[in-house]
Amino acid sequence: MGTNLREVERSIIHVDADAFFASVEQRDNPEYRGKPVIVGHDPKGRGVVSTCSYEARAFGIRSAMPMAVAYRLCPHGIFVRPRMERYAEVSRAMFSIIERYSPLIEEVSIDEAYLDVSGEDGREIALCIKRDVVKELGITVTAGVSYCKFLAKLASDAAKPDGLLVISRDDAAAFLEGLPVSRIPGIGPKTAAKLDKWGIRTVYDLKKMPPEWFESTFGKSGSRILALCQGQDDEPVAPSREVKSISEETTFAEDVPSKVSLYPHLALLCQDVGFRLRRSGLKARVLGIKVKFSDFSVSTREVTLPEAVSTDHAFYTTLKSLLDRMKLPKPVRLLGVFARGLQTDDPRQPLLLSSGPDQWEVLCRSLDQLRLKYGKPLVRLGASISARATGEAPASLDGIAKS
Ligand code: TTP
Ligand code: MG
Repeated sequence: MGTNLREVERSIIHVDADAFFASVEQRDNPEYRGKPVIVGHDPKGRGVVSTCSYEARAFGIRSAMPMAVAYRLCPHGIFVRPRMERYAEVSRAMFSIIERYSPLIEEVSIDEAYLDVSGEDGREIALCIKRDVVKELGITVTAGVSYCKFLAKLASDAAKPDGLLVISRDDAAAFLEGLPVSRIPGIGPKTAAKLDKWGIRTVYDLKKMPPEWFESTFGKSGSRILALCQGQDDEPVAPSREVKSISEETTFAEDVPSKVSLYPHLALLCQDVGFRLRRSGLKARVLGIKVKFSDFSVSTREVTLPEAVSTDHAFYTTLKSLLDRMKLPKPVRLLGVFARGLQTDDPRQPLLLSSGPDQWEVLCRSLDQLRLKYGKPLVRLGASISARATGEAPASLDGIAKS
């Protein structure tokens, strides 16, 4: 039994932040919001525009335009120099949000990535990413969803800014046919001008040409260009890096004085790490806790299990006994949970039919589906609630409750 993965329709998401550098500036400087913001070196001088806010694009300003020209187009604009370190920081935070939803991520640039979420609802996941990024980082991203990278990217380009567009197999031909030929990778401005002279302006015009013509006109890339015109692109999402560990941590608004008050936080962190691990189709053999005290000193403990685990329940029971054995000489400023020793788990195996199904696994996966749909837990496992309500230390995560 089990699903044959080759039969699953691919689902690819392309995510790209809107006016990235300018959006970070507007996020960090509320007085810039709703205004034309132009990011570039040497305002008024010989530098070029890195990017600009959509308000500035209304004046005709574009990336790579000389700053002096941008200044002429919009003298009242807000001209700022790039702060690369800050953009890199927001970029890392954005990628770590994306990592919650798939282990198959190809980072294309500082603000752009492809995710392979085959076998799942790409639209739902794209909505989750958009929601988390705006909520946690205060900037917007646009997402395109389709069955291949080429169309996912075209979809996000078409939906900008702050949009979401899904191009299904049925919609692909109609979507592609209306586009100018220059939107096909491999057709640069010079080639597009040549084709224009021959009356070939849209993908519809191009697609009508015979296969031999593609070869004689474009040489080796002819067959690839023809395939793209027909909406065929098998290029895989090539993961940029391997995930070695998954961790989550919470810095408390006020230092936490006792172990008992840490339990509900531990339960929440276990659920967050567990969710990410299961989304990545992984199990972990090494689980650990990090504690930062009020004087900023840090203590970590970890345990290697005989078998890899992936349920919130297993994380909580393991880490709670680890926490119980730790000395907490000072109030706690930060609590973290990490999972290492990652192994692949086949999330598609038919759990309910396998011998001796682990009901915690079944439950976790159902909760994960709810979380995908509604964002951070609508339903919480018992410990986080009961400990909060009673101040008692639960021995395990038993029962579920609505938070
Ligand atoms: P893009 O994603 O191409 O552009 P953008 O995010 O500013 O705008 P949008 O995606 O909504 O069209 O590039 C990401 C960042 O890379 C951009 O914010 C600034 C930087 N960049 C340059 O420095 N020079 C350039 O010529 C381009 C295109 C981008
Ligand atoms: Mg962008």
